Formats: sequence, C-alpha cells, structure tokens
Amino acid sequence: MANGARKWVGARAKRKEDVRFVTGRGRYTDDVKLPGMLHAAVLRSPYAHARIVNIDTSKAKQLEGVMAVITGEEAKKFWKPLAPTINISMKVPELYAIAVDKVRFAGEPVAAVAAVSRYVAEDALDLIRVEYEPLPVVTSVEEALEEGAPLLYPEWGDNVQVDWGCSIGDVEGAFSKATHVFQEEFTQHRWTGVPMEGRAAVADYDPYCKQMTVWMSTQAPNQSRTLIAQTLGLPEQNVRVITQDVGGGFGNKLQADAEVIPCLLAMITGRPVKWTESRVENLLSGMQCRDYVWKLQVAADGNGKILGIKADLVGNIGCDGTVRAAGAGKILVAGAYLPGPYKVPAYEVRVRGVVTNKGPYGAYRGYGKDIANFPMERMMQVMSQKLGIPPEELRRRNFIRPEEFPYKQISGPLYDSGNFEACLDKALELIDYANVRNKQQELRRQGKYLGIGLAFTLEPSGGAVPNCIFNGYEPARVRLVPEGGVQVHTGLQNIGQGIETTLAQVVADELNLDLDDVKVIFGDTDAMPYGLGVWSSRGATYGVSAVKEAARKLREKILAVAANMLQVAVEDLEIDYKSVCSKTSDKRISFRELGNAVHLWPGPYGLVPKEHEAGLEASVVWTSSVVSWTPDELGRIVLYTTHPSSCLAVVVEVDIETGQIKLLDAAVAHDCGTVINPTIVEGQIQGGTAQGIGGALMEELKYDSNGQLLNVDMSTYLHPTAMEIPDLKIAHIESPSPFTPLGSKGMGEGPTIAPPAAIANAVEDALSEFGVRVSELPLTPDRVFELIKRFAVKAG
Ligand code: MCN
Repeated sequence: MANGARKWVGARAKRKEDVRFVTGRGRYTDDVKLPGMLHAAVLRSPYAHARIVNIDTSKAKQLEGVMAVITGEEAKKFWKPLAPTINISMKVPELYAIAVDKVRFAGEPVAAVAAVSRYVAEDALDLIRVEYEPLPVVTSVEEALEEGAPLLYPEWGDNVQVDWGCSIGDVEGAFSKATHVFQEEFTQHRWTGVPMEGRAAVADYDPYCKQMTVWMSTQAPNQSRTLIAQTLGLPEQNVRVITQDVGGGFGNKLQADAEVIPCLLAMITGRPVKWTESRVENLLSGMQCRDYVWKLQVAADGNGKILGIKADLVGNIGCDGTVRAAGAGKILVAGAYLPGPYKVPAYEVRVRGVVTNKGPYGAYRGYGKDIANFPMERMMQVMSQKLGIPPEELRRRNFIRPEEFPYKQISGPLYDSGNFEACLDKALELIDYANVRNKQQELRRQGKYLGIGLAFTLEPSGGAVPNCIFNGYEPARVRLVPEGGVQVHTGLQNIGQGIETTLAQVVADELNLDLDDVKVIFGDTDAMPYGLGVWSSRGATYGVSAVKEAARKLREKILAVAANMLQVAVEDLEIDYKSVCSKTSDKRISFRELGNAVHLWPGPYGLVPKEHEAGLEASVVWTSSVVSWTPDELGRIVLYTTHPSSCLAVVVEVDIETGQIKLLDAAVAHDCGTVINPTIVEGQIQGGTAQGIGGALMEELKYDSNGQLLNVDMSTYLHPTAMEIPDLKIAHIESPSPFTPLGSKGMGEGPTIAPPAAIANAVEDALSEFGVRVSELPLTPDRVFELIKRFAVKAG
C-alpha cells in the first residue's frame, strides 16, 4: 500500500471488543475472585452534616466471619488524606476516604468492614454504633453564600471552593452602545452518570514485597495508581492497577476515593479484599453533576450580533470538587467555554463553585462544557424570540466562520478548525426544517403543539482549563512481534467507547495490516506506558496521535531493516500486506521473516541500521504541538487542543392536557475532524444523546432541605429507555484538525451536552403562544403542565 493510503481509517469496521461482550466473556472487576478473598462493606452517615462523637465497633468485631472493622480515626494512622485529582489553584480540603470527626454529606463513609462474605460484612455494619451531633445543613448555593451560613470547612472562612473571573475587551462600552440588552437566569438541576457497573476494586497486598495489586474499574489506571500510592504511602512502583472491562465510566471513574478502602483492609487483614459499589451507594456517593445558576447579560446590535457578554455562574459543588471528586474544575471550564462557537467582542465572567451538604461533584460526560452550553444556547432562543429573528439565522450571524480558524476565542482557548454553518445546515436538512415549520403552523390550528429546538456544541477534546495546564501528552508503543503481527501499548482505557478497534484501524493503515493482526493492550500499569487514560474525549486527539506516530516510526524502521536485508535502497521499498517489497524488482520479505531475523537471530552486523534503536518496536510520547508557554493576557499557560463541534436539532410535541413531551425527531450533524470509524462515532452519538435526553426529561437527584437524597434507586431515579429515545439521524462533517497528525478530534462527550438546551428550546417554541419560559429542568410532565398553567393564566 502506498504511503498515507487509507483503508481502515474511515471504514465502518466492526468492533473487535464486541466479540467478548456478545459472547458473555467481558471481564469486569466484580468477576475477579482470588483465593482467601474477603468482602468489604462501608457504613455511611445518615446525616448530611454532623460531628462524629463516638463510634463503637466492638459488637461488629465479635461477629463470626468479620476479619476487620475500621473507623476513620483508626484508618488515619495508616493512610494520608485523599490526594487531589486535579491540580488547580483552589481550596483543597483535608479529607479521608473514611470520615474523621465530621461528615459533610449523607452517605459519607464512617466505617468499613472486611468479612468472609458481603452478607456478613453488611450484617456487621448493623452492629456498629455511631453517635452523631447533627450540624446545620446547607443544600442550596443561596443558603451557603449567606452571611453566617454554616461552614463545611470552617478553616476556609466561607463556602466558596473556587472563585475565578476575568474581564476582556471593552465590556461597558459594548453594553452602552447596544441596541438590545438581554438579561436572563438559567438553572439546571443535579443529575449523575449511572454507569451500569458502579465503582469496584479488588486489592491484594503482599507485605513481604510491599506489592499492592488492585483490580479496579477506572478510566485512568495510571492516575488511579498514583492516587492509591500517595494515599496509602506505598512506593508507587510497587502498586499495580489492573483494569479489565469497564461497565461505563462517563467521567465518574477518575478518582481513587472509596476504592482505597479495600486496599487498606487488604493491608490490615493480609488477605485480598473486594468492594463493589451498590446502586444505592453509587447514587449517594458517586459523582454528581450540573446543579448551577447562571446570570447572563448579552448586549447585541439591531441585527442580533453579540457585542458583549456579562456572566455570573454559581455552581453547587456539593461536599467537595477536588479530592472526593474533580468537579470544581468544571466551573472554570464553564467560564472559558461560555462564548462557544460565537464571536464575542467583550466578555466579563465570574464563576464560583460553592460547597454544600450534597454528594461529591465530579466529572460527568461534558465536564463543564455542558454548564457553558446550556445558558448560551438557551439565550440564543430567548434572543431569537424577542428579536423575531429565526434561531438558525441568529446563530449564523454570530458564528465564527471557517476561514477564521485557527481562532483565538476571547476567553482564552484557541479553536483549531470547524465549519459551524455546515453543521447547522445539515442538522436542519435532516429534520426537514422548512417542512416541519410549515407543519407546525398547520398543526397549531388543530390544537397540536409542535416545537423545534436547536443547540450547538463546541468543546475542547483533551482538556483546557484556565489557570492550569493539563498534561497534554500521551505515550504509545507499537511492536512487531516475531511472527509478524503487531502489539500496541496504550495509556488509554477501553470504557466501552471502542478504542481497541479504532487504535487498531490507525495502526493497520500505517503498517498495511488487517485488524486481526493488531492487538491493542491497555489496562495494566505494569505493562502500559504512563498515559493518562480517557477523559475529556482525549483519546482521538492524544491517544490516536501517539499511536499513529509510533506506528509511522515503526514503519520507517521496518523499511530500513528490509532495505538492509534485501540490499536495496529504502526509497525502492513499500509495505505490502504483512511484507515489504521492492517497487522495481520481485524482491520481497515478509514481516515474519523480518520479525524472526531481528528479534531472534540478528546477524553479526545487526539488521537494524545504526540510526534506529535495535529491536522492532517504536515508542512515541505525542504532545500537542501548540502549547503556549508564554502566559497569555490573563496570566494563563494555555494548552491548545482540538475542538469538535455539533448541532442538535429536535422536534417535540407537547401534549398540553398532560404536559407529556414526545420527541418526534432528532438529528445531529457533528464535526470531529477526520472520522476514524463512523459506526463507532455514531454509537457514541446515540449513547451520549440518550444520556442528555435523560437529563433533560427525567433524571434528577432530589435532595430535601436536610440534605437527604430522596431517590436512591432506579425506580425513583428515572432513566430513559429506548421508548424515550428517537431514532437519531446523524451526519458527519469533517474539518480535519491541523493540530493532530490524522486530523482527528475527540467527540465522546459532546453528544450529552446539547439535549437539555435543545429540548428546552423546542418546548418553548412549541408553547410560544402561551409565552412559556422554561426555567427548570427536567421537563417532567407535571413540570410542563405547571408551566402551561402558569403562563396561560399570565397570558389571560
Ligand atoms: N472516534 C473516531 N473518530 C474520531 C473521534 C473518535 O472514530 N474522530 C472514536 C474513538 O476512537 C473512540 C470513540 O470514538 O473509539 C470516542 O473517542 P473520543 O471522543 O476520543 O473519547 P475517548 O476515547 O477519550 O473516551 C472518553 C470519552 C469520554 S470523556 C466519556 S465521559 C465517555 C465517552 O468517551 N464515556 C463513555 N464515551 C463513552 N462510551 C461508553 N460506551 N461508555 C462510557 O463510559
């Protein structure tokens, strides 16, 4: 195959990993069974805020089959406070995996048991007596910000964990010359990722070799290893994290929090210990998201062109967003990405993350881009209605244009490429926009309420946060084995998103192989390079680039060795299927001959020319070529990453008698640069959009004023099924990124971002004759019914 030709990249290859999933051979952490293994259970606080006065574990210790019972106070002798997951300048609390002195959310661990079975361990929990002194509870940001509010961390002096802001351009000038100023408040409720498999860890400690092995369900095995080693004070090189299949991560599996409990219990008992999170535990103490209030002011000229934005965000980040969870960073991302795909000449923003007695605030598909997206896309709808400019036209007037890339957004990020208008046009075409608009008028005359809603997303794939630099790199190693096949070692993790197939596609193209000739190896910190796992849709940006460059390097080496062996010039050679052949003669050598010769029987002069390392493997640490080490105007070191974008268009019908919303049609036109596998990308869009629809229509973590979570199971925390999700229409628009060798950008998070705004916009559009303004989500039938009643009365 000629250099650069593509057979696999862009192909709808079937997912390699699905063979084991559909044959029931997926291996999850809970499947791990070790000889002599104990089971852990965790006692959790019933109070949202309380001082721990005393814990009596004596009866639990006497129960037959119990091997260890530990409280936070006792555990403190063995471990250190949880290490922060994100390294951003903000207040970092001193917290332990098992609470010491005080609990700050209902569900926080206060003691743990290791026993011969989970049943015995759970029975032992019932025998532990804890004396609490309840403290006043704050659940809303308004309460938490009040003068004299109860403080979660009295040493901070307030409840604000993160506070950042900036003012760029002539903001006051923009507002004074504006024809229109729009002022709105947008809020979103609290929801969560609900991975099918909760968090889980099996720890096995060898005290003689000081070796800790942890099977763990995580999105980032190396980071988990570092966090576990730091917390337990173990030499990191002796900690091995093994991650097999992961039953969904969705950003929720980036910490090492409760997972360190079985590790400590394994050290104490000298036996392997398993802990698997129950659904109740997952809803109480897993990563929670959204839950914020934006106050937004937009200055615009007479044509609806944005002149300036003033924005204020207060996020309810629960008990913590840095140690138990990494959600505080989302607040900063939201500040940077509010302007999204639009030109904003002047921008003033303040973002605050406020702690309350709700559960941990962590990463969830979107990581702050969702927080930025909702107010901006909702504001587009409000502006469109007030100005009488169609929503698609208003967006067009404000879009950054394709010829303007790379584009430095006012809030800091450098956008690599995109064609926003093409995405918008395609999404409209897919829902047959003009026709639906006509039909809308007709149906309204018959008493049927149809609405169309749009939302545009733009996000960094690979992370970019003001005030900090993410480690913008990823390593990869590609090895030709003697038999002629290839192994790829990556620091990414398969969490269901399909990297075993897509990375193989990239390598297969570079080395002219079939997919079955390539094995992708991941999920074992003793075997993989120190890569950073998967979050912020970084795989197709960083991981893919590293693998492609390593395979290219190996290709050069293969050609050089073949030239040596065949005694021809490198330029005369090309790679054919599993072999190297001369372009001008019938000389040819197979990968097997080459692999055997180099690995097993290198000749006296060596077969690998001096300019290459010996062996037949190549390693690359790929880094974003565009990192500005010079602080920008806000004093930030900025990592420039890739920016996928998309447009979601939905058509809804609202039954005004019941408040029921039916999604009649939905289309996504998205741009993630070069698409490696369209089928996988479409699957990501289907799954991500379904999650976003869930958040828009039904998913909600409901807390009462005492900080009690009221819905801790799947019969009360509602989740969408196939019944609620329309058959999505999907189109790919490709604006290859100039920042990556293949032009690919990540996209896994994006589809979850747009549905809340698009659906809220569609509902407002459907109910425009009542003047309905959607102020709260999820749009459950009772809430929609209330809205109609309230606005119908207002409208008289
Ligand atoms: N892809 C592609 N071509 C592109 C971009 C992506 O073929 N131009 C493919 C990738 O190779 C990969 C998938 O699409 O197979 C998603 O790629 P990417 O967007 O790079 O995301 P990551 O591999 O970094 O995965 C993480 C991302 C995130 S951050 C969350 S959260 C998430 C997600 O992907 N959680 C998921 N998708 C998920 N999918 C499943 N099934 N389960 C989760 O927990």
